[in-house]
Amino acid sequence: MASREQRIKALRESLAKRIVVLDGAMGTMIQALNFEEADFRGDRFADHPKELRGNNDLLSITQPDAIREIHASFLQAGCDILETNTFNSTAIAQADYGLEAQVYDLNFAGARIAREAADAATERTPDQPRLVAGVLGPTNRTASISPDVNDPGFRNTDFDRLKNAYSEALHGLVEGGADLVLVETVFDTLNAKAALFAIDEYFDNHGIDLPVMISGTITDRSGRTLSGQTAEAFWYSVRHSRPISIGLNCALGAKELRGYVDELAQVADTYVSCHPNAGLPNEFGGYDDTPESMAEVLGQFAKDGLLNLVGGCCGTTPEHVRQIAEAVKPHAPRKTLELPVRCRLSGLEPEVIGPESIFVNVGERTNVTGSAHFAKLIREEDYDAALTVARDQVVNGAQLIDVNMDEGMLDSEAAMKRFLNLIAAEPDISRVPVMIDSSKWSVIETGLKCVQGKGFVNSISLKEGEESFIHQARLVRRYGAGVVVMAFDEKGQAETVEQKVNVCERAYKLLTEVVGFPPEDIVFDPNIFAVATGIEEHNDYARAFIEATRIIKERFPLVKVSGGVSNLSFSFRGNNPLREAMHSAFLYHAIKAGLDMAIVNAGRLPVYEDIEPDVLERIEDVLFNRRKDATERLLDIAQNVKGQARSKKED
Ligand code: THG
Repeated sequence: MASREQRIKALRESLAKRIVVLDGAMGTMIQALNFEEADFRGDRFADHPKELRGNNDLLSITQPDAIREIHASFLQAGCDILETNTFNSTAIAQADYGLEAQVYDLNFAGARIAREAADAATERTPDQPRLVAGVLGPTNRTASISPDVNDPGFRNTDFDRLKNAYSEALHGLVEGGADLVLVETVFDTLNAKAALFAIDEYFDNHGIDLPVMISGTITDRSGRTLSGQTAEAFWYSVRHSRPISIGLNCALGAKELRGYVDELAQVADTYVSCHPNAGLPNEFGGYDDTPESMAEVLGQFAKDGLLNLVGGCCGTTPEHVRQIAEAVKPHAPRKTLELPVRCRLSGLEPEVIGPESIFVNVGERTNVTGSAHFAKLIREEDYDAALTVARDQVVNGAQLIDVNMDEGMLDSEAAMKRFLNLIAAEPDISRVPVMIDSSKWSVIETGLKCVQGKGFVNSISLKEGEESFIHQARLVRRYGAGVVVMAFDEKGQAETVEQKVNVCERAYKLLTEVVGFPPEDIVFDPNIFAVATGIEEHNDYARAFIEATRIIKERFPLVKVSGGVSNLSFSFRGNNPLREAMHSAFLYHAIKAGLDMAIVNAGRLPVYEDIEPDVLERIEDVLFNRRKDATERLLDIAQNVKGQARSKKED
């Protein structure tokens, strides 16, 4: 009998040559058997205190022959991959039945039965090896959505609980003999990210690496997941796990899924799958799409080059699978796609930062250390007004928002969690990715557990040495975020051009060579410090940042460079017109040197050309450290600087 490695190798070969076929629905096949309470219980659970009817996954233990037969019928119909009967086999979903303690057994049994059925079929058709995909279902709870309409920040589950539940289930699936893992019917990407985290951690701990398939679901014609993401944003949120396939299943029928499969097919640099329902459920909860009609629609998908894997979800029978397999057979699989290298982020919507794209503004105002107003709102728990601050940043052009809750008087973890959970309920804010800003790792990790999109961690550094840097970078990656790295090492903050470049170079090597971090997901921040402070050593700070930016971008063209621009003008606190003019002038030059993004007060940047020439000259003297009396000369006119004529956004 072939080993798991051989089967996986065979699957990869098949995928390169043809469209691979998944099975059909387990649930509706079971329903048709009309099992009674006693059948669900079997002997083992005869005395269980709760009703068990409807707990389909339990049948893997109590009615194994029935499940085996369903698997056999799909194999007979020609499918290559069986899905295990484990859709609800997590402690979270099994809690409804009081069977949390059976989770390992459910998954083990589910995988074992499918394994036996698949192996028996492979024996009959050795040229078509059959595989088992261990199914991790979505659970019946959502980490991104509140079940309480009166409290949008409330959650009845969270990342850690999901992650632990998935780890436990996965253990049973792997030991029971699954060849791949299928994270399916994803309606909340944060749930899926918890599953992917669990999978990566489990594989790492056990020294294995099985292919992972991910399949989301679009619940209505809004074209979004239940938690509000577009198909493209969903893909960017899970792409860090390097799945063998990404796709859509369930909810809408094949015809209605077309546009969204198309959307995925255009951005997925991996295989694309689709296993739809036999149409939307009718008024009796049945499914009306016939094998003929589904085969016709999916055959067309295949003909149009959209598919690498195809199958059926609710309501699909072996006859559906047989006809679908037949219909796609004449068509070549979708060609794999090389995506241009870009930093691909997401909120509810995608945010692609590419070499040729415009400068990216990160809204700075949602920061308790950077805004007295925001700090007061958070301290007083006026979260509605705090959300308005975030919304204003997005309205004013912020393509990401930086969120920072580092203040001594605050429970920073709790504030980060509360605020990010509330943001998740505001589509006009959460459409953009989040930059989770904290100098405390525990706060960053708390934040990472609350965002379904792909944003940035802001920041990590070599301050505490390589070991913790590598550890944190690995976790950032496992959570699926990009990373901002401050030019800071064991010796302190990098101040000169040489120090900045050297620290970034060292960090780059560790990230790309040791951690395997994609360079396009790395952002270097070579430290914007205050200038014109009256301290001579500070005079070269702006020039050094700009020069370091130029060298870093030359040496590492795929990384991004960013900085906190408002730091620059701290010595002119209270004089916003001058500060804003300094920020604009600085950005003008830094962007020319290659700066990709900056944390700014979105909407408060005057247009460079509008800055009064004499003021501009004095500012640039300071920025480039061009004369000894530059600070004095800027101070001389500081009080006369007028507000902006027009903002960048209006311009
Ligand atoms: N790099 C990275 N992250 C950062 C910074 C950086 N995060 C924080 C900070 N620096 C960037 N954010 C701000 C936000 C506000 C201000 C400066 C930087 C600011 N605020 C006014 C002030 O302090 O005068 C506040 C005025 C008010 O209370 O409204 O200047 O460099 N990676």
